[in-house]
Amino acid sequence: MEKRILALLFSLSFSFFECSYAQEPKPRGPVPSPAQLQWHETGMYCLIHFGPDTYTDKEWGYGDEDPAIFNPQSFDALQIVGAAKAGGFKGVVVVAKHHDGFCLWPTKTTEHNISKSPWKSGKGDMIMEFKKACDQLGMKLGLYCSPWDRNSPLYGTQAYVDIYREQLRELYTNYGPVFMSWHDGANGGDGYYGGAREKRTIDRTTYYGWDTTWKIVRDLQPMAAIFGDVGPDVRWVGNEEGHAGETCWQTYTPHAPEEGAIPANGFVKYWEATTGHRDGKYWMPAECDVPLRPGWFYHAADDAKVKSPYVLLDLYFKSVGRGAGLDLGLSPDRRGIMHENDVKVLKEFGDILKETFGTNLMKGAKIKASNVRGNSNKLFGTSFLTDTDPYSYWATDDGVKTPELTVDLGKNKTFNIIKIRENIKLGQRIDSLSVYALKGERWERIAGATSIGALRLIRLPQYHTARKIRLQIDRSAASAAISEFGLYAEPVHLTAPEIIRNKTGFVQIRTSTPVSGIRYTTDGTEPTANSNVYTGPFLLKSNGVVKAKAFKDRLAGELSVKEFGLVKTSWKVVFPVKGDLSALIDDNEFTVAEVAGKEGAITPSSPAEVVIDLGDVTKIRSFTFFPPQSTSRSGLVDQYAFFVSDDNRSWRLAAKGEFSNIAANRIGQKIKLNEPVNGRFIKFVALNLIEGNKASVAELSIN
Ligand code: FUL
Repeated sequence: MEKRILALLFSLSFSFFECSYAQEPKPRGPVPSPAQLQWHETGMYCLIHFGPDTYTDKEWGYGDEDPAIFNPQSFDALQIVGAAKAGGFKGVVVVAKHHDGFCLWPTKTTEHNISKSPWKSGKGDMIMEFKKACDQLGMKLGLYCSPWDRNSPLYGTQAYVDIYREQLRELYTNYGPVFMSWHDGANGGDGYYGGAREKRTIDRTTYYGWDTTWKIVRDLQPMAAIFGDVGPDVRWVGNEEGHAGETCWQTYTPHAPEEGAIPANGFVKYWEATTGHRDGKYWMPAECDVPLRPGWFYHAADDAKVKSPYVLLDLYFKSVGRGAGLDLGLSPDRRGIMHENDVKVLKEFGDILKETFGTNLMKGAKIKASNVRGNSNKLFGTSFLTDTDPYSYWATDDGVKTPELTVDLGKNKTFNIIKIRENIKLGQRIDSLSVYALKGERWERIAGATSIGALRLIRLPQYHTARKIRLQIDRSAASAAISEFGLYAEPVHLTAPEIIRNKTGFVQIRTSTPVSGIRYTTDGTEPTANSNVYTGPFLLKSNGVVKAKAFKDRLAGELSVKEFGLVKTSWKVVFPVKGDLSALIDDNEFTVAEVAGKEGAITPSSPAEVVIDLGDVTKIRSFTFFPPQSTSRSGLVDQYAFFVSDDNRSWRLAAKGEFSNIAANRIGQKIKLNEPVNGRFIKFVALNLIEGNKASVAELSIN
C-alpha cells in the first residue's frame, strides 16, 4: 500500500516537474498567421488561364476583344480541376479577369463580361462552375482578378479603383470559401481603354490603395492568403520559372527599387524575393508560379512543349522542397478542356509523387536525440518526427542550438531524398544543417541544407544505402523545434536527353547518365525501341522537330522535344555595320547581342534595327525572338516590327505587335506572320524597351 502511494506521489511529482519545466519554446522572429498556415499546408496548386486570349492566340489581350469569340463548345470545369487533382495539386486559382478586362462571371461592374458571350446563351458563370467542380472534387478554390484592366475606359482614375474593389467584393462574397487571393504585378501601360488606345501610367505605390483593397478580401475571406509582389501573406518569388533560391527564407522585407520609396505590386526589388531575408520583417513565404507550357494561355503551337513529368518533379523540389509554394499554370484549350498531352503529364507527375513519397523509410526507426526538451519524451521526444502532424515536434532545451539526431533504420535502406520540417508556428529557426550516413566505420557527410522552415527536401544526385544516419544542426538562431525527419527514394528513371544544334545545322543528342541507346525521330512521332539509333551528329538544315528518348534494357526514358528553325549557316548581320552582333544568329539562346537605337533612347520614332541577309530567297512563315535569360529588365524589347525585303532597300511590313509578359516569363516569342512571305532580307525593329537604352537580343530565328 505504502509502496503504491509512494509510486503515485513520485509519478505525480515527476509529471509536475515535466510539465512545469518542459514548456513550449518561445517563437523566434515572425510567425505565420492562420491563413498562411493553411496556405503552407496546401503546398501546391494550379493557376488557370482561360479567356479571350485562348482564341486570339495571345498572352495579353489588348482589351478590344469581342466577347463573341469566347464560346467554348465543351467547357468542363470538372475535367480541368480533375486533371489538376490527378497531378497531386490541392487547389486551383482561377483567373476571373485577366489584363484584357473580360470577366468570367456575370459581374454588374462592367459590360465586358461573360453574359455578352454566346456561351450558354449569355447565361453562363464560369467561376461558379469552377467553384462547384472544386467542391465536388475536394479541391480548394482561389481567385485572380487583374488590377490592370486594358478594357476599362476609366483605368487610371479613382472610379476604376472603385470598380476593381467592387469586383473583388462580388467575387469574395459569391464564390467562397477562397484559399487564396492573387494580385499580379503587371500594371499600367498600353491598352484599348474604351477606344482611347493609349498608354496610361499609374503610381504603383498609391493608385490601388492596397491597404484598403486588401481589407475587402480580409473582411470577406479571412482565411484567404493574399498574394502579390509585396504579399502581404505570400510573395512572388521573382521569376516565372518555378524555382525558389537554394536558400529560401520564409521571412522577407519588400524593398522599393528606388531608395526611400514605398514598395508595391510591380514596384519592388523582386530579385530579392528569390531568397527572401534571414531577418525579414514579415512572415511572407514565396510562391513559385510557372506555366505547364511555355506561356500562360493555350497556344496550339505549343502542344509538343508541355513540360515533362520529371521536369515538374525537378520544379517541385525547387519550390515546395524549399519551403515555397508551387503554382503551376494550366491552360484549357479552345474546346474548354485540358489538352490530352497536358492531362497525361499531370497524371504521370501525380503518380511519381505518390510513388516517391508513399513510403517513409524512416518509419519504425530508432531515433536518438542528443537533447530532449525538459527531458520529456512525452512532450518533445523524437517520436513526433515520424508522425504526420506538421506541428508536433522534437524540441531541445533553450540554448541547445546545435543538437544532433542519430537514426538506426534497423537494416540497410536505399534513399535519395531527405525531408525535414520545422514547426513553423515557432518561426524559422535553423540556419544550416548536415546529414551523415554511416558507411562502414566512417560517418560520411552526404548532404547539407540551409533555411529549413516549412519544408526542406534534399534531393541527392545518387542513391545512398545505409542503416545509420545522423542529422546535425550546424547553426541555428534558437533551440530546435523539428516536426519531421523523413527518408524517401524516387523511382529509377532515365532523364530526357539534351538536343542541341550548331550553326552549321548538325544536331547532337546527349545524356548525363549511361544508357544502352538513344533513339530519335524527325517526323514528329514519339521515338520507340524501333526508331533510329543515335550514333553521332546528323544534319538538319531545314526547320523541324527532333524527338529523342534514352533506353536502358527495358526501361524507356523521358521524351525530349526540340523545335528548330531554318539553319543559319549563310546568315549575316548586314546592319548595323559596326560591332559584333553574331550572337543574334549563333543558334545559342544564352549569348546576347546589344543593339543601340538610332538616337540614344529607343522609342517608336527612334527605334533600334537589325538587318539580316539570309543568303538566299526564303519562304518565311514565322519568326522567333529570344530575350536574354538574365533577371535584369534592362534592354528587354516589348514592342516590335518585322519587315521582309528582296533587295535590302524596299521593305514590306510582315508583323507588328507586343511581346506580352516578356519581363516575367523569358520564353522565345514565336510570331506567326499573317501570311507566308518570300524574301532574302529580314529586318527586326525594337520599337520600345521596358528599361534601358540598348535592345538585348539573345537569338532571332525563322521558320
Ligand atoms: C503575370 C501576368 O502578366 C501574366 O499574364 C500571367 O497572368 C502571370 C501568372 O502573372 O503577372
